[in-house]
Amino acid sequence: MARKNQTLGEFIIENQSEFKYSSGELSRLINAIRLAAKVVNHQVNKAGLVDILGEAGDTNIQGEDQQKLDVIANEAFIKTLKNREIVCGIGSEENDDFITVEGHNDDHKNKYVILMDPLDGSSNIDVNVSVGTIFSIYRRVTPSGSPVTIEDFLQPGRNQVAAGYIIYGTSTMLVYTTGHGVNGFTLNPAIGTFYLSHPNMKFPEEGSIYSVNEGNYTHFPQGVKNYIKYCQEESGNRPYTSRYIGSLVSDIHRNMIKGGIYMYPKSSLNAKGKLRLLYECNPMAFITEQAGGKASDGYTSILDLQPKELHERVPFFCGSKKMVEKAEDFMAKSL
Ligand code: AHM
Ligand code: MG
Repeated sequence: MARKNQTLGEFIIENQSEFKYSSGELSRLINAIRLAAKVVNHQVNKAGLVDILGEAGDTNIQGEDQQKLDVIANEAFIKTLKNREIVCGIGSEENDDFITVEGHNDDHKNKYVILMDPLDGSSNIDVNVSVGTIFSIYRRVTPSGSPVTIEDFLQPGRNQVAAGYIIYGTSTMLVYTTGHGVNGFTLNPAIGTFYLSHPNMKFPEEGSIYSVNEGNYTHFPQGVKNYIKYCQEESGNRPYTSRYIGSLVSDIHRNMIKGGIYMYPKSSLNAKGKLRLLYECNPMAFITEQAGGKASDGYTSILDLQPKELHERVPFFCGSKKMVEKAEDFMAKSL
């Protein structure tokens, strides 16, 4: 049972038996993510103070190579996961190809692969706006004992065993699911401990916030344009409020608490939208469904899509169930 103010460490131990395959490996994996999150949080917080905001590859005043925070975050997560030898493979939005982790005695016996966007919304870093880490965990599908293959990563989102995000915002939160609801933990930075602050998070079924980059309006499909017009009409609880941070984790986090829809449709500028199926949409869709919301590409549930490549992009509609259904109605009508 989730108890408010429980630490994340206590929560993981107490809920371990809920995991489908309870060998402790998934718990250790979540623990490793918790640790890497604290490392990245520390770096994000001091970003304004130290000389790490330049372009990766630049040289700072001390003659050291500068790294952008997204590169630092990527390395922090990879290093933490590799050192603990608890996954057999890592896919990252920052890397062209997946990384194979040999495991203890190079036996390739670890069960899980992880896919992640180590620091999403990186264009927000330089202007002190919230950013996030997104992660998605699957059991490998190829036989244990041999190196992972691309098939282990290209699984439909329905197969996820856990997913979550870390939001580096006014406070730092880790929100995750193992398929038994969604729980949010807030970091007490003074002692470096995450506490359960948001037990059993739920999207309100209906909401009044829509989040989309309206600058792209003229390039959107007709169904999306019609839905945006519907959001702006004067009727019932409409017009809705428009809120768009341009940082996926923050936009979804707010909408989950307040009720709303996030959209990144395809457009004449981006034929498949912008967001990545494996690193962004699938984990957010799993969390959203576990919180009673809905996520789709406008027609089909995100979690039912069969990925074809690691860095594949898809249109994304995600949020309060009734709002996403309404957007889908508009899409279907203008086929
Ligand atoms: P990134 O992975 O390069 O950071 O891009 C993903 C981000 C999301 O966080 C955000 O919702 C979206 O891109 C914003 O895109 P745009 O500026 O086109 O509206
Ligand atoms: Mg991203």
